[in-house]
Amino acid sequence: MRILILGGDGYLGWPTALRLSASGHEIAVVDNFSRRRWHHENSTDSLTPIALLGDRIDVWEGLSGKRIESFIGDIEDGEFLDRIVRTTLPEAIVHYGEQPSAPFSMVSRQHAVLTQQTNVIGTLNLLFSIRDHVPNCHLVKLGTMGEYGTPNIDIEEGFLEIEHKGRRDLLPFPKLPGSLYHLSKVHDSHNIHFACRTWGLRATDLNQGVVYGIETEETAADERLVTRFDYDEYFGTALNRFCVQAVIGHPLTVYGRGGQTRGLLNIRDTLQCVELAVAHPAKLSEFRVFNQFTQQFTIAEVAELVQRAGTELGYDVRVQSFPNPRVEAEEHYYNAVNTKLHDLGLQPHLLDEQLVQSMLETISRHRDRVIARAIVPRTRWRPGELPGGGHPAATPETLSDESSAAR
Ligand code: NAD
Ligand code: USQ
Repeated sequence: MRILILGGDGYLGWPTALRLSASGHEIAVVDNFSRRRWHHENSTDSLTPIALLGDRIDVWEGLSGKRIESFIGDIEDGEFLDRIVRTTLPEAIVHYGEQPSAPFSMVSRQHAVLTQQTNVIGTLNLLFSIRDHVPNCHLVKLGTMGEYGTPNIDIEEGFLEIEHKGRRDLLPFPKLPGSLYHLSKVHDSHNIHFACRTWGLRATDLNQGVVYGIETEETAADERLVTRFDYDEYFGTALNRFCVQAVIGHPLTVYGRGGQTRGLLNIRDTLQCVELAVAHPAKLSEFRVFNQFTQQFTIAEVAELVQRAGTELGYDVRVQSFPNPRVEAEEHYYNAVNTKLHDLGLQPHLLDEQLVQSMLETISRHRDRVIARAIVPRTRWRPGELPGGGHPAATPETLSDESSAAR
């Protein structure tokens, strides 16, 4: 199959390109290197030393004999995207090319505008390119479990059957996102759903949970194929951050009470899920939603697991509660359905101490590259509300301390 991957230089996009190429598909990637640039502007970097995109592509060709085509440009430029789509005529498009960070979207008005503009306009351009040039193409779009927020009822896969005043309907599940980034994904979902209903496009919205992990089968084949691995306040996700913190002896930064529950998945399972979605396309006019995670944990449980795994390897791992920079529920009901990808054959890599230990070992090889000042959160959802009277950095407290819970 001819597959176009938007955001193909990113944490998930690059290993996906390798996996789908290894499976025999014809792959082209698009990226504008904004993720590399945002790090540069913030004086932060990936823990893993990542090669230039052109070099990675050459290394992969040398190993596999398969060439990945690349197009450098911004999908906010609709004419650029049209040209790529007309040139490559994809049968599936995997769309990762967005600003992926909740804290980044909450830094300032400019960051919020950049996030929603990048994400919403890029996806809107894509819908028009598909409509006008490849109307049969299957869009596989990376959404997020955070679109749903933390409602006090079970979270279904995209749609909820509702009875209201004696009438029934199957309607989109209510959305209560917790950041302006997560909201951008809600806007995307509505636009994609509209394009399926109105223009007859086909799409799968993958509402993905928090991803962890460093290696995939293909990136492990040569160190020059390694994907990026972030641990800073903006771009590092919880478990990845905790593993880096454990290795450098920084207290694990549990925000507030740590009862926040999220769906998590291994990066290897991201690839598996995307490959399953591509292999089983939605029907024309169908807008499909899959909840893409394999396990649910509280953040405190994740921290405890990293502490146990790290202690066994001889690290001195402390867990501390930091005043929560976000506005989110710290104790709540959470039960999300995730059967559709399992029904297609997903075989999850589950999280355990051994897996965390293998992450710690990889991280320890790069520990000299850790930029420690990038770890403590400085971005607050409501500026000025943390203890410390306006000091930009959150200060750690013991895990038993009370902190505000919000819903
Ligand atoms: P990433 O930042 O590493 O990858 C995104 C890539 O897209 C980057 O290489 C970036 O340069 C590129 N990009 C951004 N805007 C672009 C534009 N306008 N034009 C062209 N390229 C552009 O992020 P990631 O962690 O790999 O996430 C990929 C996708 O998956 C995102 O949409 C994110 O919201 C979603 N997601 C990620 C996670 C996670 O835990 N990493 C979880 C759920 C959903
Ligand atoms: N958290 C901590 N300490 C930290 C970092 C995070 O306690 O050092 C907490 C957060 O407060 C939050 C939870 O852990 O309650 C998850 O935070 P995160 O930064 O790991 O994930 P999030 O901001 O939700 O965003 C990440 C990805 C995003 C993706 C989302 C999936 O960056 O691209 O959409 O996970 S989900 O969370 O399911 O919406």
